[in-house]
Amino acid sequence: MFISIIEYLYIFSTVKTLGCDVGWKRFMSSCYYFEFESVKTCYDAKSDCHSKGGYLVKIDNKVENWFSKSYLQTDNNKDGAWIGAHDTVQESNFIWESENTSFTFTDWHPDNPNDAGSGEDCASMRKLGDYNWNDASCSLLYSYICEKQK
Ligand SMILES: [Ca+2]
Ligand SMILES: [Ca+2]
Ligand SMILES: [Ca+2]
Repeated sequence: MFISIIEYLYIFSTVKTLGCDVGWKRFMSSCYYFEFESVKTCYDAKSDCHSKGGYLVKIDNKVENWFSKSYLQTDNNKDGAWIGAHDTVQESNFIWESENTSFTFTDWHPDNPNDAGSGEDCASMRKLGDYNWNDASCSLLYSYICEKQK
């Protein structure tokens, strides 16, 4: 029987919320909060994730990246969503805000990160680029994804 990714995720989110707070989706060993209702700067998004007991999503591998992208594709968010990577400490050296560690996996859009314009130090999954990663100005207003361990 063929099950589409959307159906699979729906089933997954319905059945596998065990161990996660209301409003959070479980996937593998983490819980995820997809904020689609409001948009925030990268800093405010990070603060909100922290206030919820989590952090901006740390994407460790292809599967977690696929899961995050798949959920973003179910929403009509305008521009994309913040993820937890930034190079605000040292230009061009991206780290995850949750642990200050560097990448084990990346999915940058071609020619990014490019630190365009007056500088881009926060990472997003950009709708325009099929939700590949893009460094963007931290003051832009985007949806965001929080993660916490279940
Ligand atoms: Ca993670
Ligand atoms: Ca930068
Ligand atoms: Ca960029």
